[in-house]
Amino acid sequence: MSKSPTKPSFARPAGGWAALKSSAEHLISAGNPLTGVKSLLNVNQPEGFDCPGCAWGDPKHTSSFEFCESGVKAVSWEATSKRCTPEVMDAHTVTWLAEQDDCTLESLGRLTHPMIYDAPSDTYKAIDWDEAFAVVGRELRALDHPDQALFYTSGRTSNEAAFLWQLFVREFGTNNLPDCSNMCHEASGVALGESIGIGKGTILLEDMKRADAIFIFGQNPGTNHPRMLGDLKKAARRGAKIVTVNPLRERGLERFADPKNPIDMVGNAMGGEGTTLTSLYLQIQVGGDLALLKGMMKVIIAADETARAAGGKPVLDDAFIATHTYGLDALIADLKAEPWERILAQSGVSRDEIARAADIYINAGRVICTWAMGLTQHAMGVETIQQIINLLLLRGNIGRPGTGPCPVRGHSNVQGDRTMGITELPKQEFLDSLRRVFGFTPPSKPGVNTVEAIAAMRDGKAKALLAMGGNFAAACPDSDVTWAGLRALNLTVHVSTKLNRSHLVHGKTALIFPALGRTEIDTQKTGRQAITVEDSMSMVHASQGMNLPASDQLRSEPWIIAGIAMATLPTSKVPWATLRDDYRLIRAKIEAVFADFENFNERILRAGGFYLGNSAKERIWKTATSKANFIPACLPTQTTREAAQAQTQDRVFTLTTFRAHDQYNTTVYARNDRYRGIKNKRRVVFINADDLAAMNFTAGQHVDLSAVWHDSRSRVAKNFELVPYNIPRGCLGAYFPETNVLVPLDSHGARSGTPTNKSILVTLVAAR
Ligand SMILES: Nc1nc2c(c(=O)[nH]1)N[C@H]1C(S)=C(S)[C@@H](COP(=O)(O)OP(=O)(O)OC[C@H]3O[C@@H](n4cnc5c(=O)[nH]c(N)nc54)[C@H](O)[C@@H]3O)O[C@H]1N2
Ligand SMILES: Nc1nc2c(c(=O)[nH]1)N[C@H]1C(S)=C(S)[C@@H](COP(=O)(O)OP(=O)(O)OC[C@H]3O[C@@H](n4cnc5c(=O)[nH]c(N)nc54)[C@H](O)[C@@H]3O)O[C@H]1N2
Ligand SMILES: [Mo]
Repeated sequence: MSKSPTKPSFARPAGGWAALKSSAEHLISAGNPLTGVKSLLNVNQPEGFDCPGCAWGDPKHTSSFEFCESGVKAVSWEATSKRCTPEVMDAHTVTWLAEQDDCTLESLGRLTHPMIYDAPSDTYKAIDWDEAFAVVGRELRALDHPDQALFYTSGRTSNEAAFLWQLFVREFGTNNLPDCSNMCHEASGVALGESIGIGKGTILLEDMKRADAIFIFGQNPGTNHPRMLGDLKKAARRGAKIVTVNPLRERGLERFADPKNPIDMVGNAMGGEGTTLTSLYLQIQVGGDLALLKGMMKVIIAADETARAAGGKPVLDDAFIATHTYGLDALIADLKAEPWERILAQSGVSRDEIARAADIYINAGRVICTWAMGLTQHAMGVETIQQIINLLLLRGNIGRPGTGPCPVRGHSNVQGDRTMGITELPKQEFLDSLRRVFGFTPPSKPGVNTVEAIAAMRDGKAKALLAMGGNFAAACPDSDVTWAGLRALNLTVHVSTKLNRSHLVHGKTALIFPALGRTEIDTQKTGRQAITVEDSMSMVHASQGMNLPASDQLRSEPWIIAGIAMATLPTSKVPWATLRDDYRLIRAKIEAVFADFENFNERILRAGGFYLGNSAKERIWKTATSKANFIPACLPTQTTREAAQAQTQDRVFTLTTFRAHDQYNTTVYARNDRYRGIKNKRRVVFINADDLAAMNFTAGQHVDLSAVWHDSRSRVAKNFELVPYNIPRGCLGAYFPETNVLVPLDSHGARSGTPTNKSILVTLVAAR
């Protein structure tokens, strides 16, 4: 083989040999390479388990070897040989553990036993499952009102577990079901619901093969959805135009060598450049998407008017607009009223670049727009996503092959959890179904979302938090407020696979329930069980673990929920034990509640599972107007940074927070970020070199970041190393969750409740 290229890893195409090498390293450092490899051979196979890595669709879960570096990490770290036993927990006080970083906690390995916090020794001690359930039941029944309890869900939870979880919570008497979605794609659901009548994307994997142009907003698939890069590569090779909108130059969106493709890999070993993915890269200001989209639409409307005046073919799809949409005139009036100066200043890109993006849109017969957290975690996230829909509607780019919106989901079953009723705002029709099937009356009073849950803890209104997976303490904003809230609770219960921050920032009575992971065999009284999940493309399929459980004390999530429910609700109307023993019966109940799950048990036996359907894809608009709605949004006259700058002498920056390559949300596998050139550190802040000079700082110097917000609380993240980076002036980037301390609790999307993790106003001072 020829000498490997000497370019630094961050200058090479994403994927390639570096991805394979890293995958091998993860298999080895997770400590169980053989089980790891065996597990990988079962990922996304018809008889295997669904990759817990992300929610990008698979080519029908048939037989191709579909996995990626990110999946390798998720799978190998779940199949780790390391064990966090009661002996390990006995050897460390919770106070000491709480001082360790997330990477160290992860490295302790899989939790093996149910445990309860013992205050005198400040340690966690093993407890029997039955005894533990009795404690939970007693605490929950002692509350003055069911609304004093909060029931969090993280998006890896299976459909079966999610359905049982919401069922228990509603029979208990509350809709307090905050979930990770509130911090993730909530803005997408709200925006899509109002615009096209369904809170999900409309595209299928096949559509990626037919699009002439794909616009990617605020997403880093090289790290977070690597399997998407394969589909993008194929699109680029057949001549589709890819437009990327991102303040950072993300390596994975520029060039890609597919580790699953031998030809790519030979090219990569020869120092080849990989496939160029992006044709036009718009490096906008953080939060500049709304302005950019409005600029593009202004150009499109002007081009349409010119074409019509000259007697040419209109740019807009008149027939589609007339039959299917509502509100075009108001949109055009709004676009005309928006001054170009504001659009250019807020987007941070030139008029020429905006015109080029609009041109690509106009000249493409079929357009897909994808997006993720770079759009949703902003104050105007809903409004921004609605401009994407407006853009698509102008040329009938919804409900035709090769077209449509695609919010690329995060957790592997976050979309399915919502489908199963994990929401604080349930529809009455769904509650009526629950009553019909189970014979109890579920509460109709709205519950709290994640931010409201934290406020309820802070204000003493909440007394208990039970979490189905996730890491509430680390993932949530305003860490000091969240942590004080958690510590004031009477009860915290976490169903988890690994030790994390949330176990260490705990209530008076605190329990850890260790659960089986996706990769493990789940055997109940009636035999081996499968669960189901739904991907970003609304495909539902079964998943079955193959590995022996990490400990004989692990229990499945459905088993644990049934245990909690039976201990809490002695006169329950739900046959918990029967459902626990045979998940086919849970699916039969799901079928009874939801019309689109008919023949659920039969349909998951088909290779690839089944498609849930999508009304907007059929051009059926379940909106208030029964049409797809054009919904305009004004740009603010002043950005939040300009407003904050007017209040202080110090230079105000907009900080955006994101994931490094070796992390899965709050789980940090290693302290590296290969594509951004960062090795063995996480407390770094990316800054434009001109800003560095203007501030009289030097590369490598350490600074403290202070949030600028209108209350009196001080929010400081200390000791971050400055790294000059290709990011627009005025913007900074850093990793989550180290920066969550900076996000004020009441800084969230006005209509989504999503914390503004992608635009935090901060000032910098040299660290002492
Ligand atoms: N390996 C791995 N896979 C994952 C995850 C993980 O942590 N690790 N997490 C999963 C989850 S829950 C989710 S939600 C997804 C997250 O997937 P992403 O949304 O890709 O995640 P982030 O790392 O937050 O990246 C956001 C991207 O938006 C860009 N960005 C930041 N601010 C702005 C802005 O104002 N405008 C625009 N246009 N872009 C902006 C950033 O530069 C970055 O490229 O990934 C899922 N998959
Ligand atoms: N500043 C900032 N904050 C953010 C974000 C950001 O971009 N910036 N992103 C937000 C987003 S998009 C999300 S989705 C949230 C994520 O919020 P969460 O979903 O709450 O967090 P995770 O880190 O995914 O949860 C990891 C924990 O889940 C448990 N776990 C893993 N697998 C399983 C399993 O199979 N079963 C069970 N029961 N438990 C399991 C493990 O114990 C692990 O420690 O964070 C949000 N917070
Ligand atoms: Mo997410």
